[in-house]
Amino acid sequence: MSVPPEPDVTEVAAASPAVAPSLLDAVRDLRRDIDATAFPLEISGVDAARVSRTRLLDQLTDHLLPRLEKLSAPAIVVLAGSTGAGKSTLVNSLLRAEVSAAGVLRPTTRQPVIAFHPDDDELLAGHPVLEAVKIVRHASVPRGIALLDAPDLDSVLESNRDTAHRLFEAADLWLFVTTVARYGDALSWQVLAGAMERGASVAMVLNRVPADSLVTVRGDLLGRLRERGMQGVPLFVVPDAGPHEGLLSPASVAPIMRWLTMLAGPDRARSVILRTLRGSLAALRPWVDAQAEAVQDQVDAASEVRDEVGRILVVPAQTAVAAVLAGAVADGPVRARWAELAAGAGPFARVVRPSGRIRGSRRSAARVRESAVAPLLEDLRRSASAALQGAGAAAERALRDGLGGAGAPGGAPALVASWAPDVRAAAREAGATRLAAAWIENADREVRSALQASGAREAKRSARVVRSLGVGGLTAVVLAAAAGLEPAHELLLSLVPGAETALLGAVRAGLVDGAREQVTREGAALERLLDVPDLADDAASRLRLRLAVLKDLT
Ligand SMILES: Nc1nc2c(ncn2[C@@H]2O[C@H](COP(=O)(O)OP(=O)(O)OP(=O)(O)O)[C@@H](O)[C@H]2O)c(=O)[nH]1
Ligand SMILES: [Mg+2]
Repeated sequence: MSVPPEPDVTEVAAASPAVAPSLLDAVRDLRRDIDATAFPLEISGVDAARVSRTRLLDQLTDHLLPRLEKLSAPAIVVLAGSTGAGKSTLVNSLLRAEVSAAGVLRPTTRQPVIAFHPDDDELLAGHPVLEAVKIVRHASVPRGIALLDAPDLDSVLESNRDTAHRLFEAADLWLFVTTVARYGDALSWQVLAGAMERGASVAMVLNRVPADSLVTVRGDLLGRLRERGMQGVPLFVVPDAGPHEGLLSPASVAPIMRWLTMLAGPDRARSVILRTLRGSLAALRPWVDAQAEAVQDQVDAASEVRDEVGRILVVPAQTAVAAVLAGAVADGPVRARWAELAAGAGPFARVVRPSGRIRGSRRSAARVRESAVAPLLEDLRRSASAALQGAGAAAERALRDGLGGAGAPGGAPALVASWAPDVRAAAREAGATRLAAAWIENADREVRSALQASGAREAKRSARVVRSLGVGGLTAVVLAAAAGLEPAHELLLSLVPGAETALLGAVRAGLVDGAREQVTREGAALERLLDVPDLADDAASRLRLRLAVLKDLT
């Protein structure tokens, strides 16, 4: 069996753009990312970048993508030819599936059937050719082409001129199917010539050719094509399968399938699209590059603002630490409450005898004294909270001053202007309250573990202290001393001589850490305004990646 030489498909392919999903997808991805790009910081050049983004988006949405989608739409391959030529059988045999009914009754196919790959659904959506045809989605159709099995043209013309017209208009490629008995018909050649005049590409299938006449018939047909100036038309010869049901052998239709697959090939289709859109696609690159640069400028500006926040907060942090070490938490109500509790019969009065011995006590009396101390703990908690809030507020003021004025990094003034003060104040109050409560709780833990850790001699003394003041009472003394209250400090040293280094140091450090923490939180709150994807370190790489993909494809 002689197989016809593979036809030269260059010309046909050039006129029949097929799908290039990768390029279309790349441009769609690019559009989505440009759409998602924001320039949140008001830095110099941002207005131009925003205008450019809008224009780029319009260009992609209104011009480039529609054109690309149109060019990427699958090529419509119409199988035409006289009734009984075997068009439906051929379609089924190419796809190895019964997508179009074939049969002995003439004519069999009354309504055109179009078959395409399910993934091409979206690309064909709204195509006018779909209106009057039966649609079959089948995965064995190569992506990028749609096979349309038409009724024979005479009957189409008789029954429905509209449908015929639409088929003629839609066809990117006519696969003209004829037989040995019919290829001489005048009508066939008229239709062929008409299709070529309209600029459609044409290929011919000589079907059901008996083995003994194969060579002769093929030669004769090639001669006729040459006579009419159609020597470029690819010709496929399919040997007669004899009386049969169902599909032709895969081998007999393989050359046609190979050729269709080649038509649909993404590389070839891409070259067609590129020829058409090369200018527009090339113009995109510097444009996208400039957008990526503008995004990088935003990222750099954000990191400058972060650095500046760190620099600005050095002084407020030092001031806050100095203030608590200087006794800010001990002033006011705490001092007054202490005086009250240390006077007369108060729990802190005469705890240590002039001899140095600790006042002995019954348990019940210690409990009374411990509860009398509770208001002092509450005063300490409130005072610590107020001091921490004050430190935070000072840090916020420093940030607003430092970032809001002339000489601040680009974008910073607008950023602090958008920083809502009331929200911040409420969050700060809650944060300071928690930090102060944690300070008290930690002190309680420190005291308890110090009591347990003390050696034999100290243990006796500790036990007396606890009997006299309760753990709560001792904790209050330690806290007040750590806050800087002098009389509390003195009492603590006379109660627990070794307290200065370990216990007192730890509780004081807790207060200092809280002050630092409160200042840090102000900076963190401001920096959260910079926590958007567009200002992340790698924000520009998204567009650069799109650019690289586009470069690879064009
Ligand atoms: N002997 C023989 N019969 C074939 C061959 N190819 C198709 N047939 C038969 O020819 C008849 C017509 O085939 P179809 O595929 O329905 O032809 P069609 O071109 O779609 O016809 P319409 O739909 O009427 O335009 C069917 O019975 C097929 O089985 C072949 O190579 N040899
Ligand atoms: Mg048919």
